[in-house]
Amino acid sequence: MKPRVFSGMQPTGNLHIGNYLGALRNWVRIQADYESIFCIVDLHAITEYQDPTELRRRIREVAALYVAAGIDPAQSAIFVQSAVSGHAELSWMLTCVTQIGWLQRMTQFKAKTENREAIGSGLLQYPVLMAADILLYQAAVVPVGEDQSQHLELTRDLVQRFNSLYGETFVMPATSLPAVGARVMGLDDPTKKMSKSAEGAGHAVWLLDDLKAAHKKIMRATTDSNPAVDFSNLGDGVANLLSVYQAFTECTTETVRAEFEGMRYGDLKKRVAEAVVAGLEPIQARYREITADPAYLDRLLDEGADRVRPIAEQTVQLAKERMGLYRHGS
Ligand code: AQP
Repeated sequence: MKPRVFSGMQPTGNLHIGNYLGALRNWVRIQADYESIFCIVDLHAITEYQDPTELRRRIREVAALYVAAGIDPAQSAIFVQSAVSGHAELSWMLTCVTQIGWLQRMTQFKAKTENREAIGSGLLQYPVLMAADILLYQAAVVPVGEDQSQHLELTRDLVQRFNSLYGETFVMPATSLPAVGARVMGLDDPTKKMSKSAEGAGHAVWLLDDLKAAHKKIMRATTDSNPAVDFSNLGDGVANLLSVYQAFTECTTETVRAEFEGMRYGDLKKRVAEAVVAGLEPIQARYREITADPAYLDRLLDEGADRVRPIAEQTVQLAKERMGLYRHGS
């Protein structure tokens, strides 16, 4: 039997090349080696207000992008988190073994709540729900971008705590980060992670960006005051562009060095823009095909949920038995 892999994305906005290089492409690469489960995590999305009509549209868009990027529904289950009730159920059980201090220490929680007064408790609970997503399927591997590493650490802490309190229940999951592209930075500000929710027209290249617009965004990316690439003194913006290039072209670090040392920034940006456009073009073409048949997407998501639900139910049942919940177990 193949080990299981689980990961997901929030339908909170346009997916960007960071989501693709940091996570989605890694899923595509490893899906054949695992029993693969990929989720659209809509329960996570509602930790911040979402317009319901827009959320429904985004859920379908993200699902279509999974397939367009290369997730094969015949091989991997693709489903919407809220279609499987076990996520919310297990999340509560895990909440009860989670210390508030663990959650308050999460850098994502701190960043998302900085300078805000009204903070929904869902934002604090976010990592517990994420732990539930992973543990529900007893996933051995979780391919994510670097920003999720801390949440994965918390998941492991929860496994240890739950298993030591109630006996061996959950598989300890491992984090899988891509070698290149684990943290793609904003094009307008390379000190900040590229993010769906960041404002600014030049911040991110969206997977569904018009290709000309995508090209233009790269050409306008923030670099520094040096005239040309100098590997002994790489600024954040240039380093980011080089890693985007390397990730899209899948070339080695040595090749990047040989190709770009001494290159003027204008030429560098042109090369990066071409690589990004070449990477996005087939994804967008496939996306158009998939979305031309809305019934296909419905079928695929229903089948995905049907496939994973028995696994989820088994785990919830096991956790209930271990915790001594009403009438479960002996
Ligand atoms: N900039 C990034 N570089 C590499 N990987 C990234 N990921 C996100 N941003 C980058 C990875 O994409 C997956 C899905 O992310 P998510 O939808 O769970 O939300 P997030 O990590 O909070 O991503 P965003 O884009 O910043 O969304 P918002 O603005 O809604 O919070 C994860 O594996 C993540 O690591």
